[in-house]
Amino acid sequence: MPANLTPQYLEAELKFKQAKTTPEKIKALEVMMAVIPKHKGTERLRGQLKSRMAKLKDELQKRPTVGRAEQAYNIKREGAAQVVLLGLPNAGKSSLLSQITHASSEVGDYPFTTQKPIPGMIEFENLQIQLVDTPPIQLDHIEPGFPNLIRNADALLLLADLTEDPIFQMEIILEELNNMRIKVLGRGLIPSLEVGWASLRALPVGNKCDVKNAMAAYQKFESRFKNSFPILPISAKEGMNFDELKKEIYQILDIIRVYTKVPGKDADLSEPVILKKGSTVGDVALSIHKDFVAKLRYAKIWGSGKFEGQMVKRDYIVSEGDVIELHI
Ligand SMILES: Nc1nc2c(ncn2[C@@H]2O[C@H](COP(=O)(O)OP(=O)(O)OP(=O)(O)O)[C@@H](O)[C@H]2O)c(=O)[nH]1
Ligand SMILES: [Mg+2]
Repeated sequence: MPANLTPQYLEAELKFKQAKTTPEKIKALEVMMAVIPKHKGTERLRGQLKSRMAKLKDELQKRPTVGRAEQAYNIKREGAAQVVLLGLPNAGKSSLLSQITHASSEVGDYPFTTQKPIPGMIEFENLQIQLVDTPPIQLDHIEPGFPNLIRNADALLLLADLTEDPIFQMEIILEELNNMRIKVLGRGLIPSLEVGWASLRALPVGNKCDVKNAMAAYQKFESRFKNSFPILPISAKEGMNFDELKKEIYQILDIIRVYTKVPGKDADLSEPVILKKGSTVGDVALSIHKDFVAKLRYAKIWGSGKFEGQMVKRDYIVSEGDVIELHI
């Protein structure tokens, strides 16, 4: 008997296949189980989903206990996205965290000041983006837990000191990331990678542009990397170019903000729903509640529609700033 799987189910299945972590897999599987058509033809498949869910839940419980050092690298994601700050000793990472967020991380004029990751929140328009300061990248040593922190980030900010051969610093960072089987890219499509590799968006930034001759070094740094990455100079100490930096961080995250409303009321523009670029009305519903996806009939959309209040289906791709009214 044919299973006749719906587009909703297939979409959830795709999310399941793309999920990196066990909790992500469980979430996608929950949706698959909620939306799968319940008839004789899907009986076997439903059984398989159930046992897969049981296995995943088991896995979650049987996690090996992580060591203390590793625990320190387990930074709870907060806000719209998590951006990890990387750089060689003294690049100015902690200065940046302390200046651009309300968090404080010790700054020192000697290398290896920072010993463990420290998170802070960047305020950008109606969003909060988490920035994580980290201990410096070293060629010969990597702390357990560090690669995982990087792999799980939504994007990386690669900070180079413009007063100390920034091109060389960036090459070391890229080499270290490569050793961790992490490919970074600034622009363009994410290539399909071999098993075990991760791919992340990165933004190289030249720091200490307030120092004499730093801008001359920046010009060389920029021409070396600008074809592959968006790139900009800042001064963490003086707070120079922070507005541009925040905008660029938002850009590389590849996310959009949409707003939901209930019929007869205005949308609350201070409460964006954060989605990956290319997300659909179905994803908006899913971000509210998994039961919403199954029940969703149509949506009305203000913004990217052909006209205001246009009726759209669940596969409609939403755009930055859209206001969406979900009808179930
Ligand atoms: N002139 C200038 N100095 C800076 C700037 N940013 C950081 N510094 C100085 O550079 C030194 C190192 O700064 P930190 O913020 O501790 O650097 P870090 O990258 O966190 O260093 P580690 O924790 O050792 O990896 C300190 O003396 C800072 O005052 C900047 O934008 N301009
Ligand atoms: Mg530091």
